[in-house]
This record gives sequence, C-alpha cells and structure tokens, in this order.
Amino acid sequence: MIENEISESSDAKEYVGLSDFVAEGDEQLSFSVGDKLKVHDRSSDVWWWAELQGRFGYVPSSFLHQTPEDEEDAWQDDEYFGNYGTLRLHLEMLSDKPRTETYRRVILGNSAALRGKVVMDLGCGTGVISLFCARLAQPAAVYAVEASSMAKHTEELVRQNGCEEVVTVFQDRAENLTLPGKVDVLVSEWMGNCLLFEYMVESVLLARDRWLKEGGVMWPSSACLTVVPCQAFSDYRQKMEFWEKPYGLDFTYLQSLAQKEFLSQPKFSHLLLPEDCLSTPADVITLDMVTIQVSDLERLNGGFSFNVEKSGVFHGFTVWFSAHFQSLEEDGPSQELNTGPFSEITHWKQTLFMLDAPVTVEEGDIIVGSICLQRNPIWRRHLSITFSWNINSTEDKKVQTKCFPMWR
Ligand code: GJV
Repeated sequence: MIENEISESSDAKEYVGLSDFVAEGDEQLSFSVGDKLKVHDRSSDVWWWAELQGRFGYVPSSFLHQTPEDEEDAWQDDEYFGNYGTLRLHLEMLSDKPRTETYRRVILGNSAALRGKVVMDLGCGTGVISLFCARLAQPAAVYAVEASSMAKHTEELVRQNGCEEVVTVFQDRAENLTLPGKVDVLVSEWMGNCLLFEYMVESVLLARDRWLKEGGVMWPSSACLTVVPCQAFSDYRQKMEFWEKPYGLDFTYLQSLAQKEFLSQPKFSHLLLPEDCLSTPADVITLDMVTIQVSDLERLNGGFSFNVEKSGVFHGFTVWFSAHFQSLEEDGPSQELNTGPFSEITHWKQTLFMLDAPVTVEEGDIIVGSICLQRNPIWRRHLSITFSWNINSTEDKKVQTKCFPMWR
C-alpha cells in the first residue's frame, strides 16, 4: 500500500472483495471479503490500482467483482418472487407434512396464550400459518405479509375460509411494510437449504427490529445447523468410480474433470441413511432469533470434533438444520422441526458435501475441524461453505480444507 501515484480517474468504479487479500509488499493493498473498493485503473488484466478508505495500492482483479448497478439485482428479487408467485413451490411446502404440521402444532399448543395477541406471519405464501392461527386460536389480529403475487390469491383464501375478520393480507416486502402497529408474535417459515440459503432470514430480522414489541416472541425462536461425517458410496460410485472401467475402457483421465463438475458444489436433496453416519451428529451453529443481528449473517463459524463410531469410508459431510419454537407460556414445552436423517423426511432433505477423495477411517478416529458459512458479498441470497478438518490431528496429515459455493 503506497500513496496515490496515478491520480484518481473520473471513471472509477466500485468493486467488492470476493475473498480476503493480504498484500505482499507496500505496493499492494490488503482488503477483506465484502470490502467495497474504488478501482481507478484497470489497464492491466491482472493488477488494478484501487482505493480503500483513503489507502491506495495494487489489487488482483480476480479477487474483485463489480457491485451490481442496483440493489434489486443482488437479491434477484424478480426471479425469487416470480417463483413464489406460482403454485409449484407452495405445493411442495404445503405437501411437506412434518414442516406444516409443526407450525400447526405450535399454534395449537399455544392457543390459550395466543388469545388477544397480534401475530405477524412473514412470507405467508398461501396463508396456511395465518389460517391456523385464526382457526385454532383467538388472536386479536393476524398480519399476513407476502411480497409475491400469490398474496392476491391468499386474500381470497382468507375470505373463502371465513377468516377475514382476523387475518389481513399485506402484499409487500417485509422491508417496505407499514402495519397498523407492533406485534406480539412474529412467525415465519424462512429456512432454506443449509438453513441460510436464500437469506430470507435477513428480512425476518429487519421485520423483528421494526415490528416486534419489546419482549415479543419469535417463531422459530432459534435454529440450529447440524453436521455429521458420512459415507456416500452410491454418489461416489456414480460420479467418480464410473470412469474407472466403463465398457472395459479406461476413462480415468476424466476423473479430475468429474471431480470439478460433480463434487465442487453441494448436493441438495440428499437422503442420508442413518447407517451412513460415521459419528454422532454435532450442532455446529445456533442462531438465537431474538438476539442475532443481520451483520452476524455475513460469516458464521462452528467447530466440531467427531469421534468415529464405526470403521468405514469418509466420503464427506452431511448438513441439515432444526428449528425450535419456544412456548408463549413460561416453562411451557418447546417444539421442534428437525430435518435430519433421524426424523421424518421433509422437502429440504439433507445437503451432502463430498470430499475430493474418500478416506478410510477406523472406529476411534477423531475428525476435528470447523465449518464456515460465508455470505456472498454480491449475490445476497448465496453463500459458500468451507470445511476444514484433520483426522487424528497427525502432523503429517495437514489440515484439509474445501470450499463449496452455493451456488455463486
Ligand atoms: N417479504 C415478504 N415476503 C417474502 C419475503 C420478504 N422479504 N421474502 C420471502 N417472502 N422457507 N426458504 C415470501 C416468498 O414470496 C414466499 O412466498 C415465502 O415468503 C417463502 C417461504 C419459504 N421459503 C423458505
């Protein structure tokens, strides 16, 4: 980092750091993922002249991405809310019994305490949670908030089910919302794949800060990400071993290409068999929905230490989440939605992250490491998940890491 030599050009554009960069020598400029830099000179392909908080220096162009012209684009809202304007995803969510029944049970189990309360249902979709509230309890009001065009149909569904006295539909983004007043309970089904994908949780937290009364209740009240090291023989066979001898031919040359194409991103909708767990799963990250801040979502870390409980092949990690609903009554029972392999299948299923190469492990081995969820600084609904691990902490086997973009 040195003082400015090239004068500030008039066509300076704003870029955002895609990952951390540590300067070597004082001609270069260090920055962190998410930092916004002003780039003054792009005449070389590789090194650009940039500015960050009054400091200048060369930065590698491949570490930067131009900030989108408008905010909308970064959230891909047209596409996102477009998808929720049709029935396909709502059918998938409504057909998911463990998911939908959990919300129903939570409302039923708290029906006495909900009497006279004001509830917000954020991202209500077809309004099922709002209708449960109106039918199973006697809230004073339910504000059903939905940004997509589905809201028009939801309004009609509320009438058809005779709940229009209690439920009011607001077709708006949570961020732009104006309500008649604050609410006692904020209920939402915002959880995405690996809990955070889509980052709808940001909208929930903004709504909480604006519209939840002091001491109000969040449903879910907390959410937890769980990891287990696992076997995945059939996935590995189909995607990697396949190239060993198809039709008696040697196609192993394609294996490195296959690894890039099939193993560099996580596999959604994986169904982990309990017997493919190599260890007892561990909760690695917990979000307390009352205290967590939007800025905390940028980077979430968790550690693990797995005791291998049976010998087998370590193909990767499987991840899922659970959501917890506190009772409105003191000491009342809390309820849980668990999307793991030991619970009934939900539409989220689990997410598989495969290692580049399988490792044979023995009972008693220890897999120590960490997971980091890094939100994409540009595409705000996306993230990357990095695993670091070491087996038996042996010096010769250094710490392995693998970063999975999801999806950008
Ligand atoms: N404001 C209003 N509605 C929203 C918002 C928002 N900021 N974000 C999402 N929705 N569990 N991963 C709506 C969206 O249109 C859809 O109907 C529902 O919330 C998503 C719920 C399921 N997604 C999830």
